[in-house]
Amino acid sequence: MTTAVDRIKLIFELFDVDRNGFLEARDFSLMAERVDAAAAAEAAGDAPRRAMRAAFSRYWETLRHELDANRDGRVSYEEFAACVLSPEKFEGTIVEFADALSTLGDPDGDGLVEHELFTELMLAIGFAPDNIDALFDAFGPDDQDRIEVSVWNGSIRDYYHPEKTGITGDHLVG
Ligand SMILES: [Ca+2]
Ligand SMILES: [Ca+2]
Repeated sequence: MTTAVDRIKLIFELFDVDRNGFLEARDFSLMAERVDAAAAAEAAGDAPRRAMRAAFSRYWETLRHELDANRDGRVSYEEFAACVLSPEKFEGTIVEFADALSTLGDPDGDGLVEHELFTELMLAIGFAPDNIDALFDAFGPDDQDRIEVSVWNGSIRDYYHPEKTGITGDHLVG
């Protein structure tokens, strides 16, 4: 069974975009650029992209503020793992991130996310293609291969909540 620790490891690896073993401001700007590039083709307006960049920026500031125990300006895996001890400190940040990402997935605002854009955005975050497909299927796409924004949004919130187990997003681990 997937444990919270497995997911925390994966989240850390995804956030460590430049793979230097530490989370830093640079990782979050790199990921924001990738997600922005994935979204750009879909002609979402500027506001959702700005919201997404702001959400990544806040995410980093929250991690730095709450978890950089030795105050060296970067967050090691050991420091990051302490997030399980106080999940409530990350609630607002995770909600903003989930809203921003899922909104990017629905540029026409019909409440549905098309498979292709979902895949593009999740690849930009760094998930593996097979896991992305498994998650999309678990969301129960409709006959036009679309999922509900609200379902994805809820899954993002669960996923980045360090203490939760047995969630749909566990398809992304392993
Ligand atoms: Ca890094
Ligand atoms: Ca540190």
